[in-house]
Amino acid sequence: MNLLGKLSWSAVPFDQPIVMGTSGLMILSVMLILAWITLKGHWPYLWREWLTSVDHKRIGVMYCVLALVMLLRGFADAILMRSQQAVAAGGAQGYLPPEHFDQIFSAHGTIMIFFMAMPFMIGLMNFAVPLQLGIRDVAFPTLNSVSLWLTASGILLTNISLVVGEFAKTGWVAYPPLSELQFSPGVGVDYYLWALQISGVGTLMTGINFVTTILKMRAPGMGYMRMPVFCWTALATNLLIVAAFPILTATFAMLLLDRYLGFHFFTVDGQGNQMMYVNLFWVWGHPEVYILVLPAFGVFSEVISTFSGKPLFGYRSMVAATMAICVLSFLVWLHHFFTMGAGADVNGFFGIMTMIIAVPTGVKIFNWLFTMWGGRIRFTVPVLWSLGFMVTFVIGGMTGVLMAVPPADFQLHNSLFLVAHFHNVIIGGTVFGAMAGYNYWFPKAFGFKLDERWGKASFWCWLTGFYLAFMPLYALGLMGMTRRMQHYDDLTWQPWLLLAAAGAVVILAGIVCQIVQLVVSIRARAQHRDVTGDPWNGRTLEWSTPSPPPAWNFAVLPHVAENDTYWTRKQRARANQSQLAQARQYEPIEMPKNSATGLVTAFFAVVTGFALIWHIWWMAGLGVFGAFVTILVFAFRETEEIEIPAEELAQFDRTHQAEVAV
Ligand code: HEM
Ligand SMILES: [Cu+2]
Repeated sequence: MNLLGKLSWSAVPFDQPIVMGTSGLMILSVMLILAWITLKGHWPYLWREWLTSVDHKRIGVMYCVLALVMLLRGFADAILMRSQQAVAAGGAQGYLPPEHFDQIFSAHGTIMIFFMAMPFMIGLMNFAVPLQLGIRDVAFPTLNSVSLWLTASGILLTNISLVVGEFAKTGWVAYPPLSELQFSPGVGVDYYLWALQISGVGTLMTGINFVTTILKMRAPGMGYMRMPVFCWTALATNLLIVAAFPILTATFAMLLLDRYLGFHFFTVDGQGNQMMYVNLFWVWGHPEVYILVLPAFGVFSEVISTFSGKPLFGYRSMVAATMAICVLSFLVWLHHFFTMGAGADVNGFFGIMTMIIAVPTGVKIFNWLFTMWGGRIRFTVPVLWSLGFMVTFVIGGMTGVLMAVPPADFQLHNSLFLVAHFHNVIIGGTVFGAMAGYNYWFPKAFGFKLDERWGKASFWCWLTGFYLAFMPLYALGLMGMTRRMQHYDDLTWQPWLLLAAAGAVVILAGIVCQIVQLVVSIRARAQHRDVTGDPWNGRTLEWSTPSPPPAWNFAVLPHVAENDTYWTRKQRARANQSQLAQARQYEPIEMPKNSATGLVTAFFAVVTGFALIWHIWWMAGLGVFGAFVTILVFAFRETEEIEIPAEELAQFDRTHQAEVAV
């Protein structure tokens, strides 16, 4: 028996300079960062305050950091594809061989969806939802940390595939029969499947955690109709996660059984049915796009009402539209494969249902417009992203409705028109929303604002870069260029692809501006400092805490008697706020203890995943055993909580008030 399963030195692609170069660079930068942390002696602090933290705010920040790093990785893939297609015209083959190009678009799609967009949205929810609800943490803080680290496990496995072995060449959807063992005998699909199975469990637990939190743990007096809209969109998102992710996990489990144990769920022989996979994938997949975009809608709602200085127009219709989208998103999945041949009636039904979803989305757009109408708008960076979103997302939405017409889709299916459409909504919606939220809540998380000038420069580069990079793809799609082409013969396509590549470079400039913005802001943090905790004149409860908020968020839980609680309270009691606080009765509170459970479980998850990918059975057994013992140790822990004495709370509040008063 071979102790290392399928693993051997030939798994490392020594003969491929591009792969070895990037891997080398990646390993080197990780080593440099680790060395820097060690030299500076930051490990104890990192371990205590971050890695083992179960504080929702810290967990939220770590999710966003992961997402930002993965944005760089996913974007690097995009640049590779854009430059390859810019040159590989006519007889030219470009510089990326087909088997490498295929891995790149698969990794790009997988990373951007699962490891950039989702962690970003989940990070923002983690950070803001408990604060907005006026509570001290989520329902299950340690579970929350496990979720985070399982996401990190998936990310790690995906990135290991760059150095050891290969990634899937099947596209980010991994349709059979291509993804079956017969046609993808390598480990690429296994990396894809195990990375997503592991992180998917984490995501499901996040869903359960947040649904419980929002349904059961709001501040006293905060009825459902007094929740900020971001909390509503978070509720809808997490309901979608709870309903949809088990479907994905089950689907992948069946494909794994096919690949590992010779089952025939989706094979071409043995009466398997590959279309079953495609159906199941999109029963998860369409709700997934709303999992990605609903939190962004929530961010835009908060940003637009805050910076217009007005309550959100049509709060109730916003809530209704959100919940309508939540339900409708389960009734449209078949629009992803009208060409399957289900017949005119079935296609017609799904086409019409798809168009109906545009209605609640339209309601939202009008609500945002009416919120701005007559408001005194402050054009800050978050507002720019929101405005860019409204224009861009509407265009993307309309090309979506276009493809919802089945006969039109027969023409446009799998063309670059589709690629343009989904980038149009996903960048215009989710990425712009992430950037708006990042700029909006950054001062809350760290106590100082991000630089406005670099923020604006970044926005304008992203916006123009986006249009340059993706509008040509609509044209190319109509000209007949299909997606995922490593090279092509039709020379009339090349000018458009060159334009698209130029657009990607402009987006790159936007990303560089963002990095500069962060560095400049950290350096000048003394000038950008915000002591009030309320830099934007906010309306919701997170702005009533100091920045960064203490571990317990609220020493005394706020009582909520209206919408836009903090705003109303500010208007009523600006002057005697501090008196109110002076008169507060402090009581000791219990906070959950830090725990290494998440990190250790995730470590064993990586070991197990890696072992399963390479068929190293003994190691997989050890990994599962390790994870099991970790959970046992956690289950039998002696102390769960630490008590924070009333005096410490009072002291903290007094210091904050003194700071604000200066
Ligand atoms: C930031 C700029 C981006 C650029 C320049 C870019 C570029 C590309 C390109 C060139 C492709 C391959 C198109 C083809 O099939 O020929 C692609 C595919 C894809 N992109 Fe992006 N992309 C970007 C951002 C994103 C983001 C933010 C997401 C998701 C959150 C995303 C998700 C995807 C997906 C799912 C695919 C399909 C992969 C497949 O075919 O399996 N992209 N992108
Ligand atoms: Cu869909």
